[in-house]
Amino acid sequence: MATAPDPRTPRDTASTADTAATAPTASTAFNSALDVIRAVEPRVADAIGAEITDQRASLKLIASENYASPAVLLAMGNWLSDKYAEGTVGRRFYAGCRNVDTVEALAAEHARELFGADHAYVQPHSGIDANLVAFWSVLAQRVESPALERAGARHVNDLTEQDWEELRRALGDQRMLGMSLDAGGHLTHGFRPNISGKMFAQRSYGTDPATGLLDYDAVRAAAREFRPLILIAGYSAYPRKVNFRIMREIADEVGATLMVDMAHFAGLVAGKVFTGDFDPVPHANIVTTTTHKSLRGPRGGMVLCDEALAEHVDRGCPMVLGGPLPHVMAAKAVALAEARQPSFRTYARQVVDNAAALAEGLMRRGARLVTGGTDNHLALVDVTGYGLTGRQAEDALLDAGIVTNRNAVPRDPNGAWYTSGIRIGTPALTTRGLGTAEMDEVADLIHTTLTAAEPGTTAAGAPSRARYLLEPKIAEAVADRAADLLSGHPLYPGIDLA
Ligand code: DSN
Repeated sequence: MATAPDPRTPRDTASTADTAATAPTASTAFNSALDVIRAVEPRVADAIGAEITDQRASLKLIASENYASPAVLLAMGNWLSDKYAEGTVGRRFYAGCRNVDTVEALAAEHARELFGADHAYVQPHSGIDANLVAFWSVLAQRVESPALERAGARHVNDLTEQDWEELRRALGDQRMLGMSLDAGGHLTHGFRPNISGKMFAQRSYGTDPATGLLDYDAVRAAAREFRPLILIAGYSAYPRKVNFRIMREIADEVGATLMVDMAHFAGLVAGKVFTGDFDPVPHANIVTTTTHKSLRGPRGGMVLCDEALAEHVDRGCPMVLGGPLPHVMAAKAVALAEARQPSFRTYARQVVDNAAALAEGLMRRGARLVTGGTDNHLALVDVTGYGLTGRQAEDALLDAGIVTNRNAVPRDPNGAWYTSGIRIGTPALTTRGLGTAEMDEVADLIHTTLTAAEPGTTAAGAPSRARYLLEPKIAEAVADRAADLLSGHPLYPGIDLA
């Protein structure tokens, strides 16, 4: 006899295309919520409604964005938001955290199971916050704890003024080695405009000038010379896989802690596309991520780590973070439950296949891609071949209804503001249901727009790195084709706002 499914078991409704069954309920829920908001401040309700209209109408290729499911979105709008819950599950600085404990423990359990991690900390509000928690956890483990031990103290408050001053100086005198920004690294990996660059002495490793690929021998040489406390692997604009087994060997050789920032590719790890040497979790001491990119959850961050770091990571709030956001932790639990379903693996594989098809379609039309392709969810197009800066390309594409973001390429002559590249990614369009055949049309839309766009001049007639010319009729024709493509893949099907 067939048994009825446990209604409390997470269901496999992991993509917006799969939500048709729940769409009438979700439609009612969103409409009711908007009615309640509209009664107080109608302009906010209008902006929320306008956002889904805009997202439905655009070809979203921003590599770090996605579309969360209705269940994830709705999990964020509720009474859990009203609770303070500093501390961790079962050890709070506030009374009455029973239900927050439930959602935080569920999110952490789903994260541990999904990624095979010893420990998960789901409180960080963003990827930057997750990285700060990781940095300070490593400093606590490797600098503060030994200092306490040497002084025979259990707590920093027990140190003498002199010991405390020495510890503060030691905490501020540590080194970090990470990927350079123009090779695809992230600002929070020790760069001066970010707090990480003010906390740590930093050096970066780049990519091979000939191939654009990560050169592990060069990373090893830099690590041997610089002897960092933390070796960071991970990127936000590198279109290839990283071998984390080799990175761990390098870290071990120089006595560094290996930290992996997998914010961009967490969904590919969760979906078992990146396995073995390319799965950071078994190799790194500590892994950070956002939850809203390829992982397709709510906006937020998360830290995974080995047992040795767990006690330090759990002090993230109040060490670094403000009070946890229980409603967002609830949404993280829902998203992670979705990512444990079989359909998420299909999704993750499709993201990578789509990126490969998009890259192939662009290269076949003559575009130059950094590293000559991709094996993850993103590609980096060097738009100097079209005679444009990244800024001009980004704006021209937006005119044609294609949303991308400009990004530096290795050794970029145009710097980080104007740049020479655009970064494109497939997580969002894949959630929307587009496949490899449609990626060829997307490639053609991008190539047609960039071919037609021309660099402009300043008011004084000098070459401009921002201004550009694009015939409106070409932009309109591309936008019409993009709309045709998207009309076959409705976003949040069945959700109709009144
Ligand atoms: N903003 C994220 C991205 O677009 O990659 C990283 O911080």
